[in-house]
Amino acid sequence: MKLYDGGRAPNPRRVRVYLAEKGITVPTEPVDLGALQQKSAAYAAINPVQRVPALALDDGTVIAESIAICRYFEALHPEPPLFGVGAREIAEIEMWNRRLELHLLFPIAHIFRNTHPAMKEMEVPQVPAWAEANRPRVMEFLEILDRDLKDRPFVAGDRYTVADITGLVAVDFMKPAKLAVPETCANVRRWHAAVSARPSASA
Ligand SMILES: N[C@@H](CCC(=O)N[C@@H](CS)C(=O)NCC(=O)O)C(=O)O
Repeated sequence: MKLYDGGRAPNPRRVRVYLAEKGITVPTEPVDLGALQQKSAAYAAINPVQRVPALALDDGTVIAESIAICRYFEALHPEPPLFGVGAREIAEIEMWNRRLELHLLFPIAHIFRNTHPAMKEMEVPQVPAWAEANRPRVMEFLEILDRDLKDRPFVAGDRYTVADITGLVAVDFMKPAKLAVPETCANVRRWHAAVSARPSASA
């Protein structure tokens, strides 16, 4: 088995944080996004979508998409449960993970990819107006998240889950996108400090 990794990029980091929380070690191969290695014929043969992460299994199967990779390991190593246990908890974690992807991580990525000069060759064409359209969406969602985090320690409830991983990676991705969590979002700041203090956050 081999995990194609992408350095500081957010989606591969989601998988690394997940694996660290589980205590699972997987051989990795770095894909140099700066050198556009993901667009090489050799990597396109592994993942035709030309994105990282991707997990190649020993039988030749390739699993791409960070959450699909995490779910693969969750099925093999259910403890500690990071996707929940029981119908209600599983659905709540799924809901929050999707919200954090769709309303936080993706809009931040759109801002970064459509404004940063280093992304010129990856995001073709760069559309600065799309970055601007996403700016208010990030702030609106942070306010929603802040209201929900008032009553609980983690994004989806009393325990740390994959939704916290998506949230941590999204909030950390705000820095290179030149965004910051507003002072008014005190609950988001408290939660972010707590999840950042976990050893897995350095993965
Ligand atoms: N939905 C995918 C997104 C993967 C993705 O966009 N990965 C980025 C790094 S964070 C990438 O490979 N970018 C290379 C490119 O855009 O050419 C996932 O969850 O794994």
